[in-house]
Amino acid sequence: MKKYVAALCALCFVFFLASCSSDKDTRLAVDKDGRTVVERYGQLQIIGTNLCNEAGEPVQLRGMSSHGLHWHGKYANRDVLKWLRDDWNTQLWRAALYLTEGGYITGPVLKFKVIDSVEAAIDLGMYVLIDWHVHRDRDPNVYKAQSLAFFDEMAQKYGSYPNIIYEICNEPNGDDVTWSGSIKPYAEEVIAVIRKHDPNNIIIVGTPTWSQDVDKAAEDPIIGYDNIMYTLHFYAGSHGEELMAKAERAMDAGLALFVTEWGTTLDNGDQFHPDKVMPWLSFMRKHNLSWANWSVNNKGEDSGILKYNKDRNGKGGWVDSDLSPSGLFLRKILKNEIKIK
Ligand code: DCB
Repeated sequence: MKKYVAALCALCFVFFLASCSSDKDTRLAVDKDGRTVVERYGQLQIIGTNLCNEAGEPVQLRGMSSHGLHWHGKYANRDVLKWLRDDWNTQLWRAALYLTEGGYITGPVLKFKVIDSVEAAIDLGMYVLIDWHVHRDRDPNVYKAQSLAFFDEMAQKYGSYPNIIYEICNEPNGDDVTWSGSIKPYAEEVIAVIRKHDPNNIIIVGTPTWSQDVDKAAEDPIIGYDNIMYTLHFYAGSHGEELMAKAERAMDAGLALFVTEWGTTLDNGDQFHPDKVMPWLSFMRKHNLSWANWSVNNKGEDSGILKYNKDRNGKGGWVDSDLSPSGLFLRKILKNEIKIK
């Protein structure tokens, strides 16, 4: 009898420990002892298909994406990042550097919006995605020369900081922009340049069809480098189980995925669909997929977290009436106030 009681106690203790190894704590921007996520997790690494901390434990990072830095770069500053860290519990910031539509190619000073983001993130102990936002330009090879020069400079300047994550092509798209024909060869060149200066920070590679065809990358992965991940994007109003199944097949085949952008809306940025978001949040939790939500803007689109014209100067300090329905929802998710099954 005593034996059984002892065994039962031991079992309870194990469950107690398991519950303390705290689902919650692993997603805190700053823990109760004031330690930032970067202080706790340190140098990230890929083990198998998992993003792991320096100690080798799988982690899930969660945070917000900027909108295009050329339109809404006013939020890429220390005040807003600190607000997102402390009031929203975000561990991650994504700096979205568009190339076209008035972006970096015609406005090279936008590089300083990335630099502001990176320096704020380093100061605040947050991770930061440097997003080369291939979008209307479709094929990453169109501005490959600029990309090589940009990432060469970024890796040289910041490669020694564990905060940095390189996202080298947001959303390649178009039937002619194939994984093996266009994206992989581009990625291999950019990765080689980054790795000259930065041996270990994570590099994330976009996939065909707006970063949905992760299965194509799984058939022909990049070899010869460590700490490479692949981009999975979804807009919950437009993409559901089919895309989840595709992502699972890619993970089964050995790919490490990062959801560097997702929206609570249709893929055009409109119509908030919280009911369709919940299964995706469960999916990402189940597979420990890290994510950044699109996006911090006040242009009045449903996927933006601010209402139209709120926080016009990019200061943070938002109250509930500044936030859109998507913003109110996201804040609760990040603060662990909505239970994800
Ligand atoms: C992605 C882009 C992102 C875009 C969002 C929402 O594109 F990476 O830049 O953001 O999804 O559409 C939107 C902004 C608008 C802005 C517009 C122009 O929210 O405010 O005016 O960019 O740059 C996707 C993603 C998926 C799919 C299509 C697009 N899809 N797309 O599955 O068909 O065509 O933009």
